[in-house]
Amino acid sequence: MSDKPDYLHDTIVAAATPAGVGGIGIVRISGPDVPQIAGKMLGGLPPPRVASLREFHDAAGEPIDTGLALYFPEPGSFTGEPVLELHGHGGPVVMALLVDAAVSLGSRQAEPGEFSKRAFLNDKLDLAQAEAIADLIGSGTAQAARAALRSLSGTFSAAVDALQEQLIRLRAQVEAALDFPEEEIDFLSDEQLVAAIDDCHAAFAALREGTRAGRLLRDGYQVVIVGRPNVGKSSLLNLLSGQEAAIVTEVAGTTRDILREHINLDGLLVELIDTAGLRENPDQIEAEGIRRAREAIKSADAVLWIQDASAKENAIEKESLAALGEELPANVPVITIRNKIDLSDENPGLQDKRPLTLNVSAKTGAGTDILREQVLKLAGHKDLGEGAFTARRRHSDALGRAEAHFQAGRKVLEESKAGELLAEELRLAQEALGQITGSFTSDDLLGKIFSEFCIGK
Ligand SMILES: Nc1nc2c(ncn2[C@@H]2O[C@H](COP(=O)(O)OP(=O)(O)OP(=O)(O)O)[C@@H](O)[C@H]2O)c(=O)[nH]1
Ligand SMILES: [Mg+2]
Repeated sequence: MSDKPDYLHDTIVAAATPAGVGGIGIVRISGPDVPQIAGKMLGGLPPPRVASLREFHDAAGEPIDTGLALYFPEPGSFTGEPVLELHGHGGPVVMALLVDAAVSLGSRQAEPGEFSKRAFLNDKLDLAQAEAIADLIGSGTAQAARAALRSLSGTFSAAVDALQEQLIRLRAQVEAALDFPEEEIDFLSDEQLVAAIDDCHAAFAALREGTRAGRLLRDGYQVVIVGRPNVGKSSLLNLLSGQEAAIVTEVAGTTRDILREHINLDGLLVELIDTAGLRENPDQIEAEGIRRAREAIKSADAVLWIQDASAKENAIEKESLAALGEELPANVPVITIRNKIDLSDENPGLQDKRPLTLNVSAKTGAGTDILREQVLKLAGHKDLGEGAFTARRRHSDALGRAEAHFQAGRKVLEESKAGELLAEELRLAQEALGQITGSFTSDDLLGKIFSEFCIGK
C-alpha cells in the first residue's frame, strides 16, 4: 500500500490547449493507467520523451486523428506520474473525442488545476511555484511574465525557505537555553541571540518589500478617475490609454457606467477606471453610475480627482471634494488633477500644494508625462531588474501573519524575558510562513488555490 491519497491512484485527462480552433490541440493524460490507455489508443506505449507519429484510436478501435504522441514515465514527468500527451489537430470535436476515448478507457476528466496539484502533491513543485504557473500564463506585462518565471524556478520559494531556516535556528537557540531551567536565563544579554533576532527582523522586512513588489507586478495598480461631470475624466482615460475607449462629449453626464482600460506604464500594469461624474440630483441611470464609482474607489490603489481649471472656483466643487474626502479610505492616495489648462492658460506640472496637485490638459497632453511619473511613484514601482518575482495576496497575508508572530515573540522577550513564549511565537511564525510554499497546508486551502486554475493546467 502506498501512502498517497486516494485521488492520486486514478488517471486524469483534459485538453491542455484552449478551447477553440488551432493548428494543434493537445490532450494530456496523467496517472497509473497511462500505459494501458496508450495500449488501446496508440497500439502501445511510445518510447519515452520522443515524439512519435501515431494514429489515435477510440475505445472501439476506430481512428480519431493522427498526430504526435509523447510519453513521460514517472517520476520525471510534470506531475511525477506517467504522462501521455496527444498532439492532434486543434479542433474542438477532435479534442472532445480524444478526451472521451481516454475517459471510456478508465481515466476521468481532470478538475481545474489538477495537473499542477498533482505536481505539488508529488513534490515536483512547491505551492508558490505551482501558483507561478497560473501567474505566468495570466501575466499582463513582459516584466510580470519574467517575474512569474522566476517564482516558478523557485526564487521566491528560496527566499521564504531561507527565512524559515533563520527562524528554525533562532528557535533552536532559544529552546536549547530553555533546557536548563535551573539557571536564570537572561536572553537579552546573549549577544548572539539578539543578533539573530535582528537578522530575522531585517529578513522579514526584505521579504515583505519583495512580496509587495511581486504583488504589484502580478495584480497591477488600480487607479480610479473621479470628479464632477464634464471635467475631462474620459478624455484623460483616452489620452493615457492611447485609444478612444470612452465616449467624450460636451454634455455633462456622458459617462454613466464604469469603464476599465489596462495600460502598461514602464512595465507596471495599471488598470485605469473611468467613472460617472459625481453630482447632486442625478437621474436614475447616473445615480447607479455614481454608486458604482464609489464602489470602485473603495478597492482602488490610487484616485485621480479631476477638476476643471478653466471653471471658476466653485463652492459646490469645494463641497463635493470635501464630501468625497470623507468617503475615501484613509490609506488611498489621491492626486488632484487640474485639467483644461489650455483654456485657463496655466503652466503644466506639479503645483506647490497639498494634497498633491497637478496641472494638465487632456486636450494637448501637457503635464501628462508628469502624471505618469507620479502614478509610478505612488505605486512604488521600480525596475527591480533580475531579482523580481511575482507574489499573490495569499503570500503577503501569510507573510504578514508570520511577521506578526515574530514581532509578538520579540516583544514578550523584551518585556518579560519569556523565552518559552518567544519559542511558541516562532513556531507559529514558521507555520504561517510554511503556508506560502505549502509545507504547512490544509486540504481546504489546496482545494481553494487549485480551483482557481483552468482545466488542463
Ligand atoms: N479645452 C479642453 N477641453 C477638454 C479638455 N479635457 C476635456 N475637454 C472637453 O470637455 C468635455 C467633457 O469631457 P469628458 O472627457 O467627456 O468629461 P467627463 O469628465 O468624462 O464627463 P462626464 O462623463 O460627463 O462626467 C468635452 O467636450 C471634452 O472635449 C482639456 O484639457 N481642454
Ligand atoms: Mg466621462
